[in-house]
Amino acid sequence: ALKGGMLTPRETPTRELKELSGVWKFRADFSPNRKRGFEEQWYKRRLEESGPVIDMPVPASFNDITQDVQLRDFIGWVWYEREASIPHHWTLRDPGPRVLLRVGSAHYYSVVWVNGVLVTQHEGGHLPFEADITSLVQSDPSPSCRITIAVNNTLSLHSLPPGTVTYNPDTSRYPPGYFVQNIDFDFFNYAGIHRPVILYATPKAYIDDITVTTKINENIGLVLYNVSIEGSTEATMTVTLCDKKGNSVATGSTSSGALKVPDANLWWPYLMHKDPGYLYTLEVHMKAKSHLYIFEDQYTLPVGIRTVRVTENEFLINEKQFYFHGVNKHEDSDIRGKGLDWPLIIKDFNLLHWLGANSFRTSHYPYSEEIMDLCDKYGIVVIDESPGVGIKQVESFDNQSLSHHLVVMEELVRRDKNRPSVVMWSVANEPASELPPAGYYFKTVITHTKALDPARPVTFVSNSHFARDKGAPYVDVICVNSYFSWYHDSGHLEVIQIQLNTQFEDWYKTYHKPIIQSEYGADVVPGLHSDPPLMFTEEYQKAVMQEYHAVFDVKRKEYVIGELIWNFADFMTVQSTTRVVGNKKGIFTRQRQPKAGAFILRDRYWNLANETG
Ligand code: GCB
Repeated sequence: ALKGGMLTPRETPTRELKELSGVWKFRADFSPNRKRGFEEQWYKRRLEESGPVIDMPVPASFNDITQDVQLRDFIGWVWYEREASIPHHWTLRDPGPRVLLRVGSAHYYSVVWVNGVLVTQHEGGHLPFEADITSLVQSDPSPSCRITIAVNNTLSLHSLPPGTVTYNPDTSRYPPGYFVQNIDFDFFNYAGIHRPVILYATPKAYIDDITVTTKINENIGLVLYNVSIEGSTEATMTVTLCDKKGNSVATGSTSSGALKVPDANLWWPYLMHKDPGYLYTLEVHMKAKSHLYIFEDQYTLPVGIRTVRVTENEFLINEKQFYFHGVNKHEDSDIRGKGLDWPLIIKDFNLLHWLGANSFRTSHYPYSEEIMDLCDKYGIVVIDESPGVGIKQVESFDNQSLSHHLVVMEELVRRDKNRPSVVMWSVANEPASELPPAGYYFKTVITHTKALDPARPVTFVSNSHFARDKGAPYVDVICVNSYFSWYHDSGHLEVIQIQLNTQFEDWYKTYHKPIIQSEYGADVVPGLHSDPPLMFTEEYQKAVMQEYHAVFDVKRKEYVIGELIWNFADFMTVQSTTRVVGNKKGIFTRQRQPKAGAFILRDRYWNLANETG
């Protein structure tokens, strides 16, 4: 089990937050074994003292920031450093605060030092990690600290996502020391510190975790909560649920309980209600005695009252049929790569609203907490996907991989368990689920996820043959990807309806579970036109969509519960003969301008909203 609840850092009257976004010092370790930084202990002194440094923004991927092709394609350790000043009162020992250093995410393996002292290591991108640096900050009277973060983007058969490295020692064909990273997923392996780094102070006795689940009984909302405290065994607390206006609607005084909300305002998806994304706030106040001191802590958790349930052919939110009309996204944009960027985030939500999209899947890894907060607030329904993408080699199904996958699911559920927007977990995308070990592997990952969170359905996204898929028996909802008339029968739009019908009927008659078309689409190089349609033109993407939609419209009356276009926007990939400066299946360009297909989808989604909302 994981240590600590790691609640999303929020400022409250008892908690202070200092964001360290901005320009950091940076060096990529180009030494042949990439280990010079460790051999020479670069973390011991200021980074500048061990060699040249460049300026690097945080958060951002480092790949597209400079003109250096070697840095863009770099594999190995990169080093980040900055000084941070510590507020004077944080350095006071007793009863001084508990001080944490938190990284929103860094890709992929991270080692963190403060003033040359190792404070934490973390495996995996896309999820937060933190170090308790209280004793360091409170034993050293200096008012500043030097934070060094080394990040390694090398993937292995046991990382999530997996990857391998190939060395080519043949110097008649490759430069000396040549090696490349191979990946089985279709997006650029951007790396660096992708989300904000913060310093965070809480009292020494503190609210460590809150878990909330909700139920609805007639028009009474039930908020079941559980609060855990660290640092004291003698805590008292008050728990107040407030409505949007700030009025208290229910209170509790025990660490776990059920709050009753008569005439509850339910959390509804966007377009399903005039006031979607209704959030109450759960204000938790605790007072605790520890040694000679009294500690007080406060945390405010947004709470949406809603239920989720799956039947043989429906997805129910608040017991009403929900149809996913949405998109698959990526965290991806020019220059910043996968780095968190507020203008981009808000622009994307505006485009989702414009489109009439009520949902998205976090393909193919967990998105930032900042994005998830807005999904809760806007009523955008989320299928929350783990970084289990590209699990194709048999070695990636072994026990080492499986244990890591279980830990990643624990970290993901810990982070997002309280979010009303999250209605389903996706443990993987397009794994080799026909391989013999896939049955045990997915049974274990899915069972574990359900044990962590009994309140949400679990799925993974398949492109395997319906009868040979060894994971499908364990999912609650079947998610299938298909690219008829694209990767198969290229150019033959006339096969789509036949093949899609067959696809749906095969899966449904085998499993009797609701089905989401979790990907479909076609690449468009914007501005290319042809009638009759040719692949890569705007007309072709439109035609593919219309053929798929004709089938969706029949099957959604039976058991198809959603459609998610691939993809919301164009995104960067590795270079290959099938990728024209990245994947061009976006209905928006990478700069978020609409292609012709965006208007087709917009008409459709608004019509669907009027019909089903
Ligand atoms: C898929 C993958 C996605 C790719 C997409 C494509 O099935 O899940 O990551 O980008 O197809 O365009 O090939």
